[in-house]
Formats: sequence, C-alpha cells, structure tokens
Amino acid sequence: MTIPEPAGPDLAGVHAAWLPPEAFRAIGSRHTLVFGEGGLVGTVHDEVARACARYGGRVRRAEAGPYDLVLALTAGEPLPEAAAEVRPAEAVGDEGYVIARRDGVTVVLADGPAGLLYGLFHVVRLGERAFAGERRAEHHRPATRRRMLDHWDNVDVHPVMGQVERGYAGGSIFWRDGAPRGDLARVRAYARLLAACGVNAISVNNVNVHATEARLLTDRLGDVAAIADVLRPYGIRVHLSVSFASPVAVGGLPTADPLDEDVRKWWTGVTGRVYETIPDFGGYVVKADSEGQPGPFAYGRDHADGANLLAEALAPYDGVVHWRAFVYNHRQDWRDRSTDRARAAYDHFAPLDGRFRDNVILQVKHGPIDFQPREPVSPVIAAMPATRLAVELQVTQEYTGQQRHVCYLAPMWREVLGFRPWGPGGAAVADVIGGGDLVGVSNVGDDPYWTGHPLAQANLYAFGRLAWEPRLDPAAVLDEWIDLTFAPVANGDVERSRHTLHAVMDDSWRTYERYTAPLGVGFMVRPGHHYGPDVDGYEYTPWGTYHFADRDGVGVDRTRATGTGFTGQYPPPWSEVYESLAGCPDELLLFFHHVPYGHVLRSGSTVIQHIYDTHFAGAEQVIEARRRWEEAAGLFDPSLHARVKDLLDEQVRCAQEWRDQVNAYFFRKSGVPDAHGRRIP
Ligand code: GCV
Repeated sequence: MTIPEPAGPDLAGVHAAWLPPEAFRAIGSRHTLVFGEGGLVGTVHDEVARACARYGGRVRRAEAGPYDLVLALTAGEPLPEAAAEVRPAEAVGDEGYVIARRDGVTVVLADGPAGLLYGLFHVVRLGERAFAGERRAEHHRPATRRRMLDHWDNVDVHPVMGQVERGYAGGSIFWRDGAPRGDLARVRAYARLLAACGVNAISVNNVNVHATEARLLTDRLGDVAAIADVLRPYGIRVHLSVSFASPVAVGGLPTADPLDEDVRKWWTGVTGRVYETIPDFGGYVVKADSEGQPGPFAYGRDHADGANLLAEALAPYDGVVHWRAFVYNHRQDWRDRSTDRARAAYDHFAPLDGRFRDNVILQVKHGPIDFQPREPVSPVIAAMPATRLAVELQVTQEYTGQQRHVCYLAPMWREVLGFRPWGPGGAAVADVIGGGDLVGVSNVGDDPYWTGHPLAQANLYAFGRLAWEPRLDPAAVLDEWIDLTFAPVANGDVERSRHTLHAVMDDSWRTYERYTAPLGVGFMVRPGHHYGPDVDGYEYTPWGTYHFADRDGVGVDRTRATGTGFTGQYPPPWSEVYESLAGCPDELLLFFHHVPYGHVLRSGSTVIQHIYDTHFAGAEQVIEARRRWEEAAGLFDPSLHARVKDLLDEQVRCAQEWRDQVNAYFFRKSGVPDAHGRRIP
C-alpha cells in the first residue's frame, strides 16, 4: 500500500495547529476497518493509514477482523457486523454520523462520505477516550448546512489593503503578487484543519473585487479550479466573490443592468462555464452598492433584482448566491443627525422580504454596524422570515486586537447565536439560521502559526465547531482545541498548560471590551487601519460611526422617542427594552442612548466611573494574563511561547494606551475626577 504524501502536519516550518501527528496516536496504534466507497472515504482511509504508519496500527478496506475501530458507510453491503449492530433507525444525513462503542469495538457509521470524515475527526478529538469502556450510540448532525469561511484575499497586492484585506497573518495562502501560489500543500493542510472542525465551504477572494480578481470568473477560472481540486478531498466547496459589474468589467457589455436580457444571458453563459470547469462549485458572494462596490442601484434596480439575476444563473446547478446586507451610506455628512448607519441594512432589505429566489442567501453581519467588540444583534435577523439568511462573523480580528491581542471570540459568538430576537421563549439566532449558513471572515495567512497570534488559532477552530453546534460551551470548545493542539506535545504537564490557557483566554474578549470603547458605543479606533485608540478618530468623518461625546454626556440616541428610531426595528420585547433607559442592558447603553456622565447604570456605577473602572481593570487584566503566560515558560514549545510573550508585551502597551487615552479624554470632557483618585494623565 502506498501512503500518500502528508497533508499538513509535516509541512516544513508550519505549525500543525490542532492536528499534530500525535493527535492521531490513539487511532494509529489500533486496527481499523474503513468500509465504503467514494472520494472522501479514500481521505478517511489515507488519514488512518498515515497514523498507522507512524504508530504501528493497521487499516483495511474489507472485513478481516478483529478491529478496534470500524468506520463504515451505512450503504455498504453487507455491513460489517459491529457496524450493523449500531445501525441507526433514521438517516443521519449527508454530513451526520453515529458513534458508538460495544464489545470493545468503536464504530462510526455515516450515510455519506462527508459524515464519515467528520466521524473520524470526532474520534481524533476523543483520542484514547474513544477506545475506553462502552459508548451508547450518539447521533451527530451539523446544525447548519453551510459552514463557510470568506477570505478577503486579493490576488494582486492592493496598494492600501495589501495581499489580504484586514489580514493579520501575513500573505494569502492562495495568492501572491497577482498570481496563484504555485505550491498548494499549504492549502491542502488548511483544508484538513477545516474539515477537522467542520467547515465545508470557502470563498477564495475578497468581497471587494478589484480588476484582477474579477477575472477569476473568466480567463483566470483555472486558478480557482486548482484550489477546488485540493479542497475537494476534505469535503470543502469553493465559492467566488464576484463583482456585480462583471458583465462590463470582464464581459465587454455596455451595462450590468440586472433586467437587461444580454446581461442575463452573460451571467447564464459564464456560470455554465464555471460549472463545466468546477462541477461542485458552491456559488457567488456579492458585496453590492457597498463602500464603493458596484450594484443594482446604478440602474435604478433594487437588491432583489440584483441577487435574483445571479441566483437564476446558479439555480440549474444548485449553486447559491451569498448576497451581503452590508449596505449603507459611507459618504454621510457627520452633521446630519438623522442618518443612522445602524438602520441601513434593515431599511434596505426588510422591505424586500419574500422577493428573493430560494437560492439567494442574504448574508447579514451579526451586528448592525461592523464587527465591533460589542453590538446588539442585527434586527435584520428577525425581519426576514421569507428569506434565507446567513449570519456573518469576523474571525479575523479587525476590531478585536488584530491578532496582536489575545481575544477569544467564541463567548461573543455564543451570545450572538443564543440571542432570542423575539424574547425569552422565542427562537434563537441559531434556530433562525438552523439548516442554513454561518459565515466567518477567515483569519489565516501564510504565517508559520497560520493566524499571526498562535492563540488566535482557537478562534478559527471555535468558528467551525460553533457553526456545527451553536450551543457548545466556549470553554469546552477551548478544551477541545487545547487537547488537540497542546496536550500531545505539552512538556509533561497538560493540566498546567490547560490552566494557563484558560486563564489567559477565557475572559479575553470581555477584557478587550473593558479597555476599548465603552458601553457598546463602538469604534474610537485609528481610522484606516483600525488598530489602537483614537477617540475622535471617526467623529467628523463620513463613515457614520460617532459617539457624540460632549462636556455633558456621551452615546447615540437611537430611540423612537427622541433619536433615530432604530429601536423600532426590533420586535418586542427588545424594541421596548432597548428604548427604555432603565431597561437597556448596561453593555449596550451607549449604542442606544445618549446619557449624562452621571447617569447611574444598572450596575449601580455612574457612566463616567464605569469608564474609569473598566479601563483600569482591563489594562490590569492584560498584565495579569502576561504574568500567567510568563509563569508557564517551559510548558510550551519555546518559539511559540516567545511569540505569544512578545505579543502580550504589545497587548499590555496597547491596552495601557487605550486606558490612558479613553480616561483622559472623558476626564477632560466631563471634568469629573476618578472616585478612587487614580492617576489619569
Ligand atoms: C472587505 C469593513 C472593513 C472592510 C471590509 C468591509 C466589508 O468596512 O473595514 O475592510 O471590506 O467591512 O465587510 O465589506
């Protein structure tokens, strides 16, 4: 038997992330049967074979027992005996699987090859526990159908945004200087990591589609097909961001009007060629009429006209169009208090509910503004019952420390997914997108640790796991990640490494929130690159992100009574909760209300004292995280430890800068001293 080339763990100089070879030790030392046919079954077999080559076990494709592990498709006949005993009464779906252990045999059964692959990675997660005692049959199915990462990767290096827009982990793993990167080993390793956490779709270029990227749809399609070939064995489909103006930009037509017959024919023809080249192509991602990208407004058409045009072309192939709801006026006059960027997505899209074709998926950022560390959940999610929705999260840490700060985002995402737009007792966001899509903006690049900050790997892992099962506990997900990534290679003291990582990461999102913009008001970052504090940086710009601080108070009045009326976009009870000064949750107070500095929060503190207290506390917590990390030298690989230590030094510096700028700003505005007499510069 030939053992295929390693796909990842042995890539020279690249960290193995959550799939170090040691994570396969339990499987690799045992006897395994891989039963069934199909490309992905081959992948399962190869994974096991590679582990066996390393650890001395054995893998077969046909029954010649006894076995410790049986990985089988339910369709196979005759089903191996051990598998037949746990055959589920009901189908588990294309990607689901059953795992059980009886009479010393661990069994994974799946209806489809993708399910078998996910079942294999479940066994990897369990490690030795997969082979201990008895295990009653557990059924696992993904909560969402599409678990997708959008790459904001440019093919050409963009003069301002570089190779990856909002990328903090080096260059693109797909593209370099206008061309595909020749060696796809890195992409293969990425696919493998993604399959291990459940991701099954990727879009491979930036939603801001520039001239070269537009050609990926036409004469550069082969570049996309090459990537698709490498992702396919791991059950991942390729999607492409396209420009709405493609018929003009790369098609030579005089118009991109969605109701023009030639334009329709053009999209139909081009899409047909895409599927001839990539038969399992996933579909298009579109950012239209947003931040300068072209869209249907130029032709007096609306976004349903635009999205349906592309959806019609994709429909014969079961392709989908992810149409982004991130549409707002980025040329706003800051003097105009009646325009509210938070309102924009709802105002544009809610009236269109029911007009989108079935294969349009409206992709909605989780908050109404733009991936801030704290925002309310977007009201669009409750407003479009007749439209398929995807929720978009930002795994790349544009506004959450840019992969220089530790900021474990799973607790925030868990809150978003668990939020009940219709109040307690109603459906959660996870239910609204149930069976649909969760999309994340990827945080990887060609950095040796994949994510710049080695601990930011946990965000990528957690994205996949929460997309599969949105109700997972973020701390438990972190444990999984620690067990896979660090336990097999920990220098002897797994429990101490675990404690250190929990101490540094569990609360890191809330810590970040404490030392940055207060009480949900958002931004206060340096314009352009968005790193570090600049309280008034966006205050007098056209971008629609203001805090309105003056000598008396701060915050944005979004009430119906006296403000922009944004609270009215929520169904009850939230429309009332957010409208009410007394009822509004503290952490969102300044998102919804403009209040005096002396306003008393539900916590009992005044707004101004809360600002001081949280900023002092947040900066202290980062110092404490660094102390915990320093103490753990010796538990981790020295170069990884050193990289995280350097980054924590930068995080301490930056958190103190945030603390001092924000505190000084509000002290100077308000004249109110800190009740505890601490030094404010
Ligand atoms: C890809 C924010 C970011 C942009 C990004 C945009 C989007 O505005 O700063 O870099 O563009 O969101 O989501 O389209």
